[in-house]
Amino acid sequence: MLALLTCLALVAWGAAEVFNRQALAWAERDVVMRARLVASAVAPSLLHGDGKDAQRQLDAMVRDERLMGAALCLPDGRQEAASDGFPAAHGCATLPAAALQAGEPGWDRSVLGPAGALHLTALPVSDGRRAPRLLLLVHDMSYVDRRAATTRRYTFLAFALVGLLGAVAAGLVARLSWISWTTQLRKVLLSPFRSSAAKAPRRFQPLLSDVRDLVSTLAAEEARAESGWTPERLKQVLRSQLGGEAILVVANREPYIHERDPAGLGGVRVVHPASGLVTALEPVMRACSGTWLAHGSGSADFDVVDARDHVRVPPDRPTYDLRRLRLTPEEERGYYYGFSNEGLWALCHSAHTRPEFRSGDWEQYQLVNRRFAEAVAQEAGAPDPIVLVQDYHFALLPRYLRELLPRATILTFWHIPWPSAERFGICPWEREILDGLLGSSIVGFHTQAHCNNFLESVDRYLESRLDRERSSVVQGGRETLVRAYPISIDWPSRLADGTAPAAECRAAVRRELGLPEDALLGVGVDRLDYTKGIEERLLAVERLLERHPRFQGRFWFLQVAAPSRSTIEAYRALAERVEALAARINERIGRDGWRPIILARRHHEPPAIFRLYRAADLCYVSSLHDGMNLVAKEFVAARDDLRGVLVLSRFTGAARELTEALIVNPYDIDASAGALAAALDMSPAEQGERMRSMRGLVAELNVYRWAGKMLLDATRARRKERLATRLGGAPWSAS
Ligand code: ADQ
Repeated sequence: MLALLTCLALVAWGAAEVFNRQALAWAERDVVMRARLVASAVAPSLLHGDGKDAQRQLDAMVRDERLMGAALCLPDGRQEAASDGFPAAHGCATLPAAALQAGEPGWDRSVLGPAGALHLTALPVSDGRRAPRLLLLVHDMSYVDRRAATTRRYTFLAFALVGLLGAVAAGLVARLSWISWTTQLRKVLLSPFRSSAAKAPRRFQPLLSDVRDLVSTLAAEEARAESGWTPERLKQVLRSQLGGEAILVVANREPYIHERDPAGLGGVRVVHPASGLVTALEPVMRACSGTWLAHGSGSADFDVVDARDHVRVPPDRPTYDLRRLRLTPEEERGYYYGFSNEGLWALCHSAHTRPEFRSGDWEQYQLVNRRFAEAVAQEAGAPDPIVLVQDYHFALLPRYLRELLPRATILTFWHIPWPSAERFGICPWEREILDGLLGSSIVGFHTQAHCNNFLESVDRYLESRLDRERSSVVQGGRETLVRAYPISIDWPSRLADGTAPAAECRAAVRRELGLPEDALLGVGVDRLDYTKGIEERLLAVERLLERHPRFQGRFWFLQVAAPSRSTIEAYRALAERVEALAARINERIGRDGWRPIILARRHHEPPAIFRLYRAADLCYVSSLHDGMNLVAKEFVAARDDLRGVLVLSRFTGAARELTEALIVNPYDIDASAGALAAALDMSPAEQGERMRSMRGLVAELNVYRWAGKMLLDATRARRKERLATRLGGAPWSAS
């Protein structure tokens, strides 16, 4: 259109120029002809009388409005007579010699006067008796300029109109032929692929083969996307799809905590927190680099940071930045212990602990979410960073961040279950939480069931458009995808190489625990949390020993429990109950120094836990409700000897993937005890078969795939948003 209009403007300008030049030439010719006519008509009478007569006649001549003056010149350039007001600047004395000596047909020239163009004509006049004179006529030609301007205006208007009509017509024709072309093409593409190639019109043949190539490339890509995820591939996705952009992670928990030495010797030690989120995300950050923003909760955290509160981690081989935020005790109490853990954690897990919501905690939650959003905006090096928001501590952050960085790609992952819409309604700020999350480009959960619950909650509590087919929510013209990304662990585990083989771990751990070499050992590894079903687990062990006395004196169950959120009453009470229960069982069933339950209520570093997995005959994960549960996957990853049995609660996300585990209902103590017995009796061959299959699955569905799939979806969302911004439409309208 622009090219067409530019061409038309140029043509209009050229045409107006040519026309005006021609009009000027015509006007000059007219003027000369008129002058000749006048000269031949007045010559006899003009030369007949005296100077006064001549003057009178010349005055009479200039009554014509276009004739500005007339004069009679002598051949030597003196002026004999001139009309009244003859322009002195163009008098007889100014005529060049060529004009004075010109005979027939005379001399003429165009000049520029103060009020516009003038035309001078000098024509010889003679009556045959006296010496010939020159009749000098000055014509006003400014009307030609006026006409030229008018002509130019009309030409432009005419061409503009033609241009507009032409553009509209061209647009319509293009649209109609595009519609007919695409209709034909769609027909060809939508008919069964093979037969379409044969029937397709000739002009579509090359296109069809391109489409076929594209489809097979995409299929191969898709297949590749499902498997073979490694840190290198994740890096490559970042480089190729996201231009190598650094990632910003926001999580409450930091991956490394610096603690002052408890001995008070002034040293600082690094602790790896017991957290599924950290277990999953830390290897991803090692691969991607970037910045992890978290609450600096360690006693020496701010002793080791720089002026911007940054510290490079991992300490042994730094690859990314950790930015620590300070929280006041009041903020930590309200935002973390109060709203996040007494409120949302209890709300999202069906584990019979009543959620507590207090408006004071809510205020702190909003405040801390805003502070983290501002910190992310500070850390972002571009207006469109990729931000991975982690967990229920930051439900409001996506919306706050969207206000600060409207072009950011925000991926929010909810690591815990999402309750039914009805249960979610217990939260007094249910709308604000949902709206906050919908500031994200993508909201991720472990399972499709949690996605469905989330969509139902949005449907029930918010004004928005739900696209169930795309599994997305459109609010205010912006689409948020809701997707299931089952989380996992790194594979191969970086702990695998550094840990002794299973047989050695087995012997060493039994030695350290003071157990006989052939002791049967079960393990449970958790944060001390009421959702993990630790009491049910110990009751199942008790029942196993009651029902199957052959294991008495031969079987021990080691429960490793990291203290967690211990300022919350429900957690303190749980710790006491677990302690008391272990003591009661040991008291009731134990004999001759055999105490079946070993309770290790403390934090263990990851290599120590990995060693325990390798040493155990079984691992029992008995969560009453768990988003995924990474302990189950870690146990499988540790067992490269293809031995050991996983007993797994059906209420974990992991149970949907690890179907070769012995799946139990942890509330059913008898059945769980039966599963434990079956695990201890299982033949090595069956153990190997089950373990091989589960290992294949965890290897395939590792954490790099989890991050990679999310980032690939983010890339698509990002491209779509950019395209929609360019096209000026809503992101969801460009499919
Ligand atoms: P968590 O509730 O923390 O995670 P989980 O997935 O089991 O639960 O991960 C716990 C992690 O802590 C594991 O890596 C484990 O090795 C470690 N750990 C457990 N006990 C420990 C101890 N005594 N000492 C040291 N480390 C210990 C949340 C959700 C889960 C979800 C994860 C990841 O509740 O459902 O799987 O996030 O999304």
